[in-house]
Amino acid sequence: MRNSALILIIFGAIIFSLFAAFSNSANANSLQNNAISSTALYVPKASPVIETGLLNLPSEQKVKIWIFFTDKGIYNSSELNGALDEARNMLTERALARRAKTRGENRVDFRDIPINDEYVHEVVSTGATVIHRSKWFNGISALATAPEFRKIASLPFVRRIEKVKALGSSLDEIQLQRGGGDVIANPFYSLNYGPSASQLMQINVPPAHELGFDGSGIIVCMLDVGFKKGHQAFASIIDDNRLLAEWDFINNDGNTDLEAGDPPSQADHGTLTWSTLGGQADGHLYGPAYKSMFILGKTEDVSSERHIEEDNWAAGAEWADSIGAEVISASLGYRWFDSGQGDYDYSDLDGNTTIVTIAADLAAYNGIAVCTAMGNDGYSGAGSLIAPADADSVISCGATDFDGNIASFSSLGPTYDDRTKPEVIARGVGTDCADPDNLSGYTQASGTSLSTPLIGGAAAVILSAHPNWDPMQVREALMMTADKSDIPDNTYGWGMTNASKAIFYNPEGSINFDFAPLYYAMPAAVIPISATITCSQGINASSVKLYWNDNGSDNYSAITMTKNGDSYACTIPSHTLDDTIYYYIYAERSNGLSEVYPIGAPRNRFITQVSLPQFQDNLENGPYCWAIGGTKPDWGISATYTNSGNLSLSDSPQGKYRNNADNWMVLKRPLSFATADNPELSFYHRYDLQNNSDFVYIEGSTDGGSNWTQIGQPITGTQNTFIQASYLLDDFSGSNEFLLRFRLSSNSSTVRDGWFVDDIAINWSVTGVEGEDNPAVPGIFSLDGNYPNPFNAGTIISFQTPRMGNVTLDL
Ligand SMILES: [Ca+2]
Ligand SMILES: [Ca+2]
Ligand SMILES: [Ca+2]
Ligand SMILES: [Ca+2]
Repeated sequence: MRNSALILIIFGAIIFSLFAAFSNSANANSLQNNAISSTALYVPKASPVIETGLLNLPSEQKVKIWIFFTDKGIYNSSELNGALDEARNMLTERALARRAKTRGENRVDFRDIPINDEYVHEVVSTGATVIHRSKWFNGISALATAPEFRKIASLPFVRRIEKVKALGSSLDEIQLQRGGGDVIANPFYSLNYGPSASQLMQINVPPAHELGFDGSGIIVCMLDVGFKKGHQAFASIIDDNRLLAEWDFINNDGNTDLEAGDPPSQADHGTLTWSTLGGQADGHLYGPAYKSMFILGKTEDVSSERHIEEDNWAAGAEWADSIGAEVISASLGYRWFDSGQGDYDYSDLDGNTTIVTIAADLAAYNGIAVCTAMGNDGYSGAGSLIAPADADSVISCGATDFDGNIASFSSLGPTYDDRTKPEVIARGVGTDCADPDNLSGYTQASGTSLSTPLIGGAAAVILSAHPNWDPMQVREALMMTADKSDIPDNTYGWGMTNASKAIFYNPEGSINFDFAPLYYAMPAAVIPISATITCSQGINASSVKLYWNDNGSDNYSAITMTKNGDSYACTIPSHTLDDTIYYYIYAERSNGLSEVYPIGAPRNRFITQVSLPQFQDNLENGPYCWAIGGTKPDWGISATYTNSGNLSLSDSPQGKYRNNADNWMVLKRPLSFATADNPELSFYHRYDLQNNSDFVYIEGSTDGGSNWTQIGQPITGTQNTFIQASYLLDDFSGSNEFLLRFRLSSNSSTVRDGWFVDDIAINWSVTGVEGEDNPAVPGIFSLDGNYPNPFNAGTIISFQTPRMGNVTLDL
């Protein structure tokens, strides 16, 4: 949390600087005669300025220039209000809803008002050819000769003329390594990832997929050079009608594929990046966000050979915003060491200068998570990043190899104003992707162009779990759950992306549900539900509801939960033995945006059996019963090996555990053994630990976790298949608050894959109660259609202890 404040400070600075930058965009002539009091719209008119260097060009040479206007031709407040209404109408409902995440009720402003048509016509009358219009920058890009832009400069509404700058697409650094990667055969995954399994495991995507977080419902905008839509990896996107829109910003048409007149490689780079983010081909390739919707922008300028230009990027970002995209993934950027005339240099990479950087921050301000490549210039040393990776609000992406070591080419931070970059990293060496030269083939490629779509896909996965998180919350979750979040630097940034961990992180401003689901519910008694629900933005107290049913259907009854401080409580009517209760919690922030618990409800929901006192967790709906703690606490759900279903718990879901780790997963809510006879713990596990050097422990506490007692012997060495372990918990009989934890302790060298635990059960009989068979009970969570439950039937017992039903949920 140390960095949350920093992030907010940065965000505040952006808004302020954008306000300052764009407050210059008004025409004093038009406004000073009217009673518009907004100082944001009023500045003295500046003389038109032509960038030095442009004036010295040969008179016949056409140059691509920016023409920035002084104003938008708004002369009074009623015109302004009309223009703002019109601007609002140009945004889709989806875009407006997304903007509400970051802008509240202030959904549109001066920047959204279209360019004045009359100004454009006057520019065209000089002989210049208009290319793009930018509302945000109140300018147009155009091709013009020196005599033409001298005429343009004399127009009264022209504020400034600049050369449009080129952006390296990283295309020439991409190396294809045909042959593809090794297939990791893993029968535990629901999906047949093929060779792409390892790059997805490295950023911990598979557990998110198993929970149904696959980018569904999220629109991702790819800005790139062109896309071979006929590739097999895109077939399901096309067939499902998940390609919503495309635009060719070069030729001004609706086809972003390779076309007549294009260089042969025109669509290669985009085919690599799009397939890495969202491709789907069983046994070959899955992108993290393989269920997302897409819009494609073709932004390469053919005439400038493998470079896009900043006006294309800005036009693409405005287009993505207006349609309603939630993510932009762009593996493009400005190469700062290209010292052409009028180009940017390092001092311009201060987060507030280049057009693409400002456009990227504006996209973020409008609610879009922008993932952008760091660049492939790492050998140039510190500060080798490319714009817009210098932007404050974007997620800048570095590249690593198979083992997580930084790629030699991955550009380094800091920004010119000394902010740490990149944000996070992913595989950019030998990344598996579609082969642009073979529409049913697959290959590997390298570059931060390839790590960026893996992280862009992770952002879409996070948003599919948390659709109301804003871009800064997505960014914070990615950074603070990456593996170097405690020691960020300008090489690795905050470290390796961890998509599944990010989903369970609580960024500043999001709702924190402090709730462990009921382990069981007592029959013939109302079922108490109580949760602590907090948000730094405030909670709309009357919005907090419990939705429940007892038939597993999609129809729920709603109960408004009663507020008491930060605690919200209600009761579900009593049920009889063996009934099942399905439920989730809904709450709104004070700004009206809702969040649900468990994440992904109502598709994911808590399931509690009306049963004998017991604890059963097959981990199939996530780690909701468990809290993590300790040094380097990497614990989380894993899909790599499971005993039941698709998920287990592991000390290191992303690969190997770390050196000098001492961490644990501990029950959130204690069990009462007050009247328990013969409590017994059982679980299934497998492990790979450095023998006699690294150990795992099972421990119990009866004092709220202050002191821990070892249960059984320490475990070390290797056990490559799941086996059942059972322990009597007699030492803890009579305790009112038994807590269980699983702990890893590693020494200072040599790491292995670690420990996997599944199907954890604690059963006991109750003193003085006559026995009857306890039927097999499903785990307290399950997903619709999950696997049969493997729990053994418990023993004995009836239920007669109403006292034990009143389990408190306050944590
Ligand atoms: Ca086209
Ligand atoms: Ca399981
Ligand atoms: Ca070790
Ligand atoms: Ca592991």
